[in-house]
Amino acid sequence: MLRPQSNEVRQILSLDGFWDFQPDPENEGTREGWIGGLPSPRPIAVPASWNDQLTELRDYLGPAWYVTHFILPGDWQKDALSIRFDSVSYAAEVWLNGERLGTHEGGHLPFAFHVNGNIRAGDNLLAVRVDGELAPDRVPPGNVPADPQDTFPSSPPFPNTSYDFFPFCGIHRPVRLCRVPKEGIADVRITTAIEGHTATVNVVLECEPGGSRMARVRLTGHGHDSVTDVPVSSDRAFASITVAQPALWASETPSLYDCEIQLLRGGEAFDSYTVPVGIRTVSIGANRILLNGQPVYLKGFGRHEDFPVTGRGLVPAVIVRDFDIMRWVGANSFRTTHYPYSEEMMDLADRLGFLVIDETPAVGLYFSGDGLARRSELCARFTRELIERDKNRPSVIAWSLANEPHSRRPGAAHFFRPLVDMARSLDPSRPVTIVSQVGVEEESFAFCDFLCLNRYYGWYTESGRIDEGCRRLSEELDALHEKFNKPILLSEFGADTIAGVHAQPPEMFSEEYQAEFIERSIDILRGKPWVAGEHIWNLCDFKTGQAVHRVGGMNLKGVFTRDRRPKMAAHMLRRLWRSETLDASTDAVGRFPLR
Ligand code: GCB
Repeated sequence: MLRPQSNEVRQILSLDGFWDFQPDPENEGTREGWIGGLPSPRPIAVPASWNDQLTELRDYLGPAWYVTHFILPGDWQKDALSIRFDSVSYAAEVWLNGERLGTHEGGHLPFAFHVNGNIRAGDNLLAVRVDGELAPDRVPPGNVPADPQDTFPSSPPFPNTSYDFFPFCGIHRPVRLCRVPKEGIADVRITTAIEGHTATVNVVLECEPGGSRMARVRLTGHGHDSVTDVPVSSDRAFASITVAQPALWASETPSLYDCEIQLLRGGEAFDSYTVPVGIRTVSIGANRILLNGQPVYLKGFGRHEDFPVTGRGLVPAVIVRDFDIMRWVGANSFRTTHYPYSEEMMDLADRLGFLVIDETPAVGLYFSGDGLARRSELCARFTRELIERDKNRPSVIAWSLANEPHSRRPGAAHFFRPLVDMARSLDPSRPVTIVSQVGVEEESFAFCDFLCLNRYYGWYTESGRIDEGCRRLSEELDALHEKFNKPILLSEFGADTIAGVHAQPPEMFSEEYQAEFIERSIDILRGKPWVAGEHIWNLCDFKTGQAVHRVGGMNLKGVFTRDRRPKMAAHMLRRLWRSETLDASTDAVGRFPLR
């Protein structure tokens, strides 16, 4: 599924705005014909979560209905029309003018329906039933029966998620009616290779079924301008373009080329699609992550799509702000914890040179009880959908196929081996990882390309004792290095901190404790040359379920507050990371001893 694009031959009609909305706690909407209009509608904003818009619905997880009207522009019906949802959490069922278009399960990933058969001239009525309820056979799972073998058998949060963020529900990203030429471009896959001072850009084109056509591939940028014509045969085409002295995509110089693809019939172009291309390679070597053959050291964060009132809904200004504050502290990287981020966020990562570990929604997986086969099927589906969506992005340097599976059960390795193999076969050009939690001997470490550790020594354990925590961290890192001999990213570490609380000597929850905890942990990491980077948990405070350890229903491990104000730790990081980035005498990766 190609991402919608607007140009001379492709158009988009945004369906965002105020929709009619109604919760359906009795689950009567389908039976009562709400697909034709809601009996007691209230206005609601799309995109946004419903939970923080309407006071009494904060903890309501569905089902609920969204309905809107739109007018089909005059001459669109002769082209191929589809309605694309960029993300609906968690499950969507969609009707157009009373006809069922289909369903989609899983938040955070796009889906589209062809609508030529159902759309009509003039007014159209679009209805969506959204169900965000938590269930053991969903991914991520919720309402999971307690398992004494799980790492955290304590009382579950409310709502009862198996993960630590609020299960926001609703239409979270844009909804669009898209018009594209019939028999046009269906998919584009671009890979790049570098040999000495020359690069090859390989373009694989899939077209909608149609007769004979030609594809024209034009690559421009950084002094390069080439046109390659290739025939479309069996609805596929392949072009290979040589670029001399390429401007490589890298963190400090995120050079992008434009690859414009046209489809021609009888010499006339009837479809066109442009993909930004970053020429770069990613590999693992000498115990490091290599970008263009050079080691990179990841400095950055886990983050959440989370903001007051809008919940998990797309807010472009917050994306700009988050890149701005990441830049401000000198970060070069983030992981899309714990689900695929918006395509808008990924666009800016490509443009601004951020190195992204792109994560599927497989957080809080467990391997006992019912629903395992179903969770496995969903993990495979979401992995495919994510790779399909983000495969052309230079910013994506690795796929993370799960966060903190409760892998104590023996079934975990069987669960992950085929998933990792599938990701590698779908995309042999990027490393694959699974992010582990403390106390679990993660069997998938044996077959992942690099290890990701979430560790909170000095917080959940060794509470209040940073020295002790650092010692344990150091020992575990050494042991894992010894055993697996693979690069290790400390993918989460941090401390809950109430902005404005101070203590000297540092005490838990004070700004001093967080700053010292992070600085001392980094100090440990910098002493180990096979450590591939440091991702702090979290960029910002974020909303989560209510639990005794979540004051005000918030995870307070942000180095910025939820409204993006810096805590002391942010200033500390800026001193540390910025000095490295700005110092030209560092090695190419911006890695530098702490002291
Ligand atoms: C983790 C999880 C993350 C939590 C974090 C915490 O390991 O991956 O989702 O929010 O710990 O703060 O407990």
